[in-house]
Amino acid sequence: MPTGPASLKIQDNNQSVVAERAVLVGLILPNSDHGATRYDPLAELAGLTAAAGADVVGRVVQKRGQICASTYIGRGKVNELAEYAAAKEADVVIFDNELAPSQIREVERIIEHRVIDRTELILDIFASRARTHSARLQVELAQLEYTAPRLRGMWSHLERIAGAGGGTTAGAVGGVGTRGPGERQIEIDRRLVQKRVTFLKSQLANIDKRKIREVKSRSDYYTISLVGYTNAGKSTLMNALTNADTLVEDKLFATLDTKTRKWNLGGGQVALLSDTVGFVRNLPHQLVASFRATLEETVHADLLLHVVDASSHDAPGQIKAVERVLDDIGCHDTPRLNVLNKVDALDDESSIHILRANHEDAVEISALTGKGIDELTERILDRVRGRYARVMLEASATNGRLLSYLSQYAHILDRSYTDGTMRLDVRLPTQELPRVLNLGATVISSE
Ligand SMILES: Nc1nc2c(ncn2[C@@H]2O[C@H](COP(=O)(O)OP(=O)(O)OP(=O)(O)O)[C@@H](O)[C@H]2O)c(=O)[nH]1
Ligand SMILES: [Mg+2]
Repeated sequence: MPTGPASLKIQDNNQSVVAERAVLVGLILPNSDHGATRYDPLAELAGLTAAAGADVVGRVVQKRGQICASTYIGRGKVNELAEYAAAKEADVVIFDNELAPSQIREVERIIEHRVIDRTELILDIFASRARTHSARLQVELAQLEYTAPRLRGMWSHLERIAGAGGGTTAGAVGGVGTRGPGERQIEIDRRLVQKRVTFLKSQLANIDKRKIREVKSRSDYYTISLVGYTNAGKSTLMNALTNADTLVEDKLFATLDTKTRKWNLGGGQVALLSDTVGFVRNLPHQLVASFRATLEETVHADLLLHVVDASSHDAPGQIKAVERVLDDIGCHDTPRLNVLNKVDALDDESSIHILRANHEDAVEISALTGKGIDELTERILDRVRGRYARVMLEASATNGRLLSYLSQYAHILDRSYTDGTMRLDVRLPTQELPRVLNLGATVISSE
């Protein structure tokens, strides 16, 4: 099949699992956003390929003024690629771009190797990483939506193989003007895919609704969402700040769901901190759309902590890619604080000077060694203090209106009753304080 996972295959002879051998192909156009071009234009694709469990056995890069409509890279280059892939004994050829189904089909026809594009590779990694029920549904939906328009391509490929190998019935090619079994099969496949897509969408709509309710119920907290390029150190920072036990791994897309934890900032202030899926350049938009529930915290956060791997040569490009995704999901106006992470690992070629110049208010930290964490906490605390107050209130124990108002707009941390008087330890948005006083409460103390 032309589409499908680039991950692992079982060797026929001894049943051991071996990694697939992949040849990477990149087309560099005059306006290509290749971030790390200066160093290695295929470095990121190599990382993604490794994340999918395949071995990179060769690389081909072409610079060209424009894409070739039929084969994406130039025809001559495709012929070279055919020889190269054969010499390298490749199982799969992976393009660093999004190809049209017809282009994939044509390249496959010429080079006689399976071809997948960057989008399929990313979808494949997500599929292999998805652990939670909703992550699985989200990935499956994105895969089906990406695959559906390609079904014709898949089927004609099977027809071709059957034809070439003198195959039997299923792949027989219908003549001009006839609708062969392949055509019928496409319709059946399309209907099945459509049915499954409808089912997944309804399941995800329910998850979305639940998630929206859950996120709303947190509105009395200051909510912070960690965002950033994959592998930037978001989960490491989450663990450092909240003693959470989020999975940290030196691999792309270690985190695919969202975890939310209380972050005790000191001074009686608490924020909710969420760690979520990392972003990457050209994240497939099907994936962004179907990860709606996972990104709900980010969309509604009071503050985005943009974690940047400052030790990466590609940091400025990664920042741009993350900002693009944030715009896509509707976070244009959400306040942001840039966090330059991994400052313990800077080398001579790091772009830290550019980062400092472009992001003057950024906080420099190392989530690994703890450097800068206190300053980061202080900076957040300043923002939270301006927005929330923690007060001890006193009121008549029979003041039901006050209680119902507080239960709606504030967070009651503790309450006690003595002689018809209630005492409430409350955290609430500063702007609600006048109304609370109007409802008959007295402030005993505040922080
Ligand atoms: N040297 C150094 N390494 C770090 C630092 N923070 C994180 N790392 C390493 O970077 C790798 C990725 O860390 P994660 O916390 O999993 O990154 P993430 O942003 O959550 O990645 P995804 O979930 O895959 O998007 C791990 O190997 C971490 O140990 C740091 O401050 N310094
Ligand atoms: Mg993570």
